[in-house]
Amino acid sequence: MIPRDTAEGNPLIIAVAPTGAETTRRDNPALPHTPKEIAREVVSASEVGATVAHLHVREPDGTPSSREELFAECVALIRQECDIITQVSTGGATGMTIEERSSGLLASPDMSGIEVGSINFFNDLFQTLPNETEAIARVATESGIALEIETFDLGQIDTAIRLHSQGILPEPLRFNLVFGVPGAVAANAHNLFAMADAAPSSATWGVTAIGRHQTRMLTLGLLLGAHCIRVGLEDAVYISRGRLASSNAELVTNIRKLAESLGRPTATITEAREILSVPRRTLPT
Ligand code: KMH
Ligand code: ZN
Repeated sequence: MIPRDTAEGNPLIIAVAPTGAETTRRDNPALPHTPKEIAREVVSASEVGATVAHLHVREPDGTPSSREELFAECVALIRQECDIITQVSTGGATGMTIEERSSGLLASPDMSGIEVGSINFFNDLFQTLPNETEAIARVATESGIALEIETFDLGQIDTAIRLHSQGILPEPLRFNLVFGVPGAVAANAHNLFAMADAAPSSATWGVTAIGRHQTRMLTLGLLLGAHCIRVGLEDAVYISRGRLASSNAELVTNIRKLAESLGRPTATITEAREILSVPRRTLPT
């Protein structure tokens, strides 16, 4: 829900999405492929203020992957270097089965994304049926993995609230509002306001926007009280009009400066864990 104040002074969580599944090195040569490259990008991003890492994995040639070993290596390498909140995607890539999309849950991450509906995603169908959401929620919850609900349309917020009332999605609800995917909700102020306002007041919410809309949508979100904003080569490959980002860390630094100039200090990892209710995991040795 949009607060009545401006959220001035409230710590802002910056999430980084270093690689995703759609962008390629033809779009930006800095895109990481291997777990080592992804971990290096995440650690550098964490050094300049990122406190959540949204993770996809790829084969060494850049093909989007669902291999469990790649997720495990990626999460382990990141954990060796920093305490950033690791969040695996269960959205994967269009065309993956729900089993493939669930493989990151086996890497013992702090968090996972979860989808609550289906949309057209560019020219493909990005499908998640209710029983698939339920299966991912069950596995994540049983494994102590916190969920972030990825919403691509207003109706998906209502769906999440319904799934919560049915006991399928646990407390607390954490929303990522994603704007600008062709086939889903457009990136504009009206839609941001409507989606943020539809989230229950007890929920946290963050903003992700694809491509050239990113900086403006994130700025609107942080001024309206978003708990979190997301940048990274998964979502946008340019740092400014016509200039490619040299790294994920550069994207984090850029939005951090902007956010701080607008009165939103960057959350520390401890603050981010508190805001999102994601405690450090104690893993079996
Ligand atoms: N790659 C998209 C089809 C997520 O990570 O939850 C799905 C996606 C969303 O990136
Ligand atoms: Zn993703």
